[in-house]
Amino acid sequence: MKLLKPLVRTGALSAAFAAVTLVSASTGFSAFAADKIQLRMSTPATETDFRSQGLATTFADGVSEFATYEPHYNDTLFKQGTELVAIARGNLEMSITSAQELAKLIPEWSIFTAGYLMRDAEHQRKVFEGEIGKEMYQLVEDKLGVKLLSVMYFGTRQLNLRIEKEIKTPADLDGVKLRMPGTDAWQFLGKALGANPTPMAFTEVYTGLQTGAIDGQDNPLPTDKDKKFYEVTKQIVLTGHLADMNFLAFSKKTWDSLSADQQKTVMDSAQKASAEISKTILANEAQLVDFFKGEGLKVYTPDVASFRDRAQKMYLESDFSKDWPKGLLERINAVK
Ligand code: KDO
Repeated sequence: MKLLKPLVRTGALSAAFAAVTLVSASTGFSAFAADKIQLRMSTPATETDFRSQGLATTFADGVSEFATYEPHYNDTLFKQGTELVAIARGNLEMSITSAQELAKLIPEWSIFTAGYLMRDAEHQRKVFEGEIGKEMYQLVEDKLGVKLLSVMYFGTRQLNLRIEKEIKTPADLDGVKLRMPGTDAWQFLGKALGANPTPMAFTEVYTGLQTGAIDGQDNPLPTDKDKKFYEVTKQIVLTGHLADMNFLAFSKKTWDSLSADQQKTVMDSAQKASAEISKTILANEAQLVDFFKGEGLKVYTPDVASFRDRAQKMYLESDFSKDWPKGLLERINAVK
């Protein structure tokens, strides 16, 4: 049996001793079988979020022979947006990250933060499971010491407002205080939609809507439901401005401590969980318009072309686009 050198060992010595005794008594197997690698995952998401659930079952079960998956929800371990640095510094093993967080550290990644770039979940999957994904994941590994194991569809972002004004075009969002997550890429997206973006942590959005500190927020429909934003808002405008995606980020240092078999198990479990999560989110998204209407919200489609045209123009003219690898935009668009 190959012995592992885990970064973090679970439990105190006495607990470990008790576990070892149990394992030995029940199976007669090596005492070291109890010494599992601890995989702490930090996220602002809730425990009931589809990504949280998929990882806590499929991923956790997949790696359970040699690792303990330990999720921390609602920003309780690391604050939203600080997880990648925590992983890079060896203080955390896993997070559910985004192109926006990656772009903060690796500007080339800002291409994936552009509104109306990714067409849908299938486009995302094909882009990231092909050559483009390989190259962009390698960049993250080389520059940050973080391994991206898989891509998952997080849902398409829509506007969700507490004000009643009808929104048809970007001009109607003029002066609307739209909460966007707190990075430049997110704030720019808010501007590209025509709104007045304001940063706020995900965990504070419900209260922000309730008190009127913000006029609205944007998230995919399954997230609006999970966080009960419909209780404190009046409408959902189906702008579909970002087919949003997340990546399962994993510490390279932890990865390098695994055997080849274990690495394969981690990778396969991550990809299986992500595929299941994407499927669940897609299916759920399709049913949710009726749910929100049932809750008394107005749900309607604006003049999407006017939002798309404005956003695409602003991204192409932005400083972000100067960092996009040459030819990548065309390659992404060509993925069918
Ligand atoms: C959010 O803060 O609105 C956001 O949806 C941004 C995503 O990139 C992601 O970080 C997500 O929050 C969290 O995972 C919580 O669901």
